[in-house]
This record gives sequence, C-alpha cells and structure tokens, in this order.
Amino acid sequence: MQLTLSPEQEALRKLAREFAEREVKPRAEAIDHTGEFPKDLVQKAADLGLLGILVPEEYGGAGLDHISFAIFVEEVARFCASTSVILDVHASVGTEPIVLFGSQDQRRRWLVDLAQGKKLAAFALTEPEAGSDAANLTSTAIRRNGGYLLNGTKIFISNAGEAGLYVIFATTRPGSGATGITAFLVGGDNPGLKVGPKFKKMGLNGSAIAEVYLENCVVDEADRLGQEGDGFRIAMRALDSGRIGISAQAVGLAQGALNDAVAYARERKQFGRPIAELQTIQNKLADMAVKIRAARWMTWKAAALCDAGQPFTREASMAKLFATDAAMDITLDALQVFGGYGYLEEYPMARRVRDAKACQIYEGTNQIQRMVIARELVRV
Ligand code: COS
Repeated sequence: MQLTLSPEQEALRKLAREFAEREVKPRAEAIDHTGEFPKDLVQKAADLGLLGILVPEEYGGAGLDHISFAIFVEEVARFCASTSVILDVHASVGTEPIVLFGSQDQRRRWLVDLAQGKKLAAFALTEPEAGSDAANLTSTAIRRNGGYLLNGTKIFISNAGEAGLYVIFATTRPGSGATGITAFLVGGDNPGLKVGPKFKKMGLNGSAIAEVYLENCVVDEADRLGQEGDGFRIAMRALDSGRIGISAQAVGLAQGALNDAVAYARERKQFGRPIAELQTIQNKLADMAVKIRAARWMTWKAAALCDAGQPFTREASMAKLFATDAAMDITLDALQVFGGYGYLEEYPMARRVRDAKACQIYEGTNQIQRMVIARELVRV
C-alpha cells in the first residue's frame, strides 16, 4: 500500500473538498434543524460525477477506486454526516452489488441511471426481528408466474422513499438461513413496495430512514441479482465495502470536529490567553489528531486491499470499529473544548455527537465488528 495519494486521488480530493466547502457546509445546520432531505446536494454531487464514483466508466461512472470513495465520503462528512450517509449508501451498498454481481443486462438497465443521479439507491437487508442476525431474515420470495412474489417488512432503510432502486434481500427457502437468501433489484415505483413514514432520530436528521413494506411485490426473474441462495454472500460483500464508507464518514466527522476545536481554542481566551496554550486542551487536541490519523489509515488500508482484490473483511471491520469509536470520543472531546458553547445547537458540535452515534450502530454494530474480527483470529 502506498502511503501517498496518486494524482487521480489528489484530484478527486480537491473536487470533493470544493463540493463539500462550497455546497455542503452552508447547508448543514439547516438540514439538521429542518430534517430536509438534501435532494439538491445529491443532484450537485451527481453533476460532478460523484454518485457513480465506484461505477465503471462504460456505465457512465467515474470508475474510481475505494480510497477515492473514502476520501469523497470523508470530505462531505466533515460538514454534514446526513449528506455523506445518503451519498455513501447510494454509492456503496446500493450500487456496488450491481457492479459486482449484476448481469450485463442489469448493469445496463440500472448503473447508468444510478451513476448520473437519475435514481438513488437503497439497501434493504435489516428486518424488525433480524438486525445483527441478518441470516435469520423472514421476508419471502416465492416463485410465481416465471418471477417472484416478495412479502415482508424491512426496517432502518436509508434513502427509503427517496430511492429509485432497492436492493432487497428475501428468502427463497424459508427456514434455511443464509443459504436461502436471494437478492433482488426492485424499482422504487414497484406498486408492491411501500415506504413508511421517516423515523424521527437522534441525529442524521437529513437522511431519510424508514420501514419498507413488501406487499405481494411482483419481481421479474430478470431482476434477481445472482442466483437463488447467493443473497447472503452478496449482502456481506456489499457491507464489507459499505463499512469502508462508514469508517470514512467517522473520519470526516472527527476531522471536522478537530478543525473546529483547534480554531475555537486559538480564538477563545481565558486566564488572559488563548485556551490553545493550555496543556489540558493541547493534550485533547493531540489525542484527537492521532486517533484520526490512525482511523484514516486503517480505512485506506481496507480500501487498498479491496481495490487489490484481496480479502478485506477483517480490515473493513477493524477500520469501522476503530474509526467510529474514535469519532464518538473525538466529537465529545471537541464539544468539551467549546465548553458551554459546545452544548448549544447553534454550534455544530452537538450535531456531530448525535451523528457520530449512528456510526457505531449501522452497517453492523461495533459488537458485530468485534465478532467478525475475532472469528478470523480464532478460526481453526
Ligand atoms: N463476504 C462473503 N461471504 C461471507 C462474508 C463476507 N464478508 N461473511 C460471511 N460470508 C458467507 C460465509 O462464508 C458463509 O458461507 P459458507 O457457509 O458458504 O461458507 C455464509 O456467508 C454465512 O456466514 P456466517 O456463517 O458467518 O453467517 P452468520 O449468520 O454467523 O453471521 C455476521 C455473520 C454476524 C457477520 C453477519 O450476520 C453480519 O454481518 N451481521 C450484521 C448485519 C449488518 O451489518 N446489518 C446492517 C445492515 S445495513 S444498516
């Protein structure tokens, strides 16, 4: 793994940083307060070619690597985690399964629209009774008239109601666990797919998260992704690189918090001098910077292995675990540097704490990441 970015990755960082500073930063506070889904920012990201960052050029994407993807997510998350998770879910778990497992026909039918932002993507695995234990999902896909009839309920689905494509996981062999799970590509306009009201959440207020109901949802055989029984493997592979995105999001949240804490500490005077001169504040800032550096490199390491076609499940879980726990600590510490002001909603510190908490939970709780890491360690 190279420890410097390539000219292409640097160029991508410049583009993503300009987008984040010019478009995302001024909107972040309002998005959090109103809970508005930032459709316009999604479109602007699409116009810059950022939605199809992992889509090959032949399908209208940018065809970039996972380090570039991580940089993009990080840059946006420095200012607005809601926007970054919308873009991250779309680009990784929503779109990548088609890049990796789609037929030529499926790639042609979906990827161009997904890369150009004509459709947003969602990933629907979790169910009310099957969260961490994803293999135990009970949504069914029963063969009917040359296609499938899908029934069941999905929960905590990011981009629900906004997406034009849902990657849906259901069992074609009820009761047979992981081996019965099959993946389907279901259009947002399918009359058998309904979306519940947006959840009111602790944070990530601009991101639409809701239940998705499959009610006699008719899906053609041509919209089955992979073979019957391939679904669990597809979901796990999608989550492996999804976790790179969540790690990058955590790095961005933490970097944004550190940048603000440094600026504030230099300007805020107590005891006749800037608090940045106090060792107690300096220690906090230094610890934050070290954790961010480690988290970013762990994220890029997982991304580099993924790009090299090597196993990266463990590294993605390690990065997700470390980066999201670090983001939680760092956003809290940065808030503390702001003292009483940090507790006010007119500063971005409280929002970052609220948003960081989600990173320890979604795309596999950090308890599940430990399980994935430990299983590899003790495997006999
Ligand atoms: N990539 C490819 N295949 C994988 C895989 C991965 N990362 N992880 C597991 N598999 C395969 C296994 O190889 C196994 O196939 P074989 O029997 O052919 O070997 C199959 O999938 C079942 O795997 P396993 O026995 O490990 O499944 P478990 O039910 O024990 O669960 C965990 C595995 C806990 C890791 C999984 O359920 C998980 O990640 N849960 C969290 C789900 C999650 O992140 N949800 C968030 C959704 S987005 S908000």
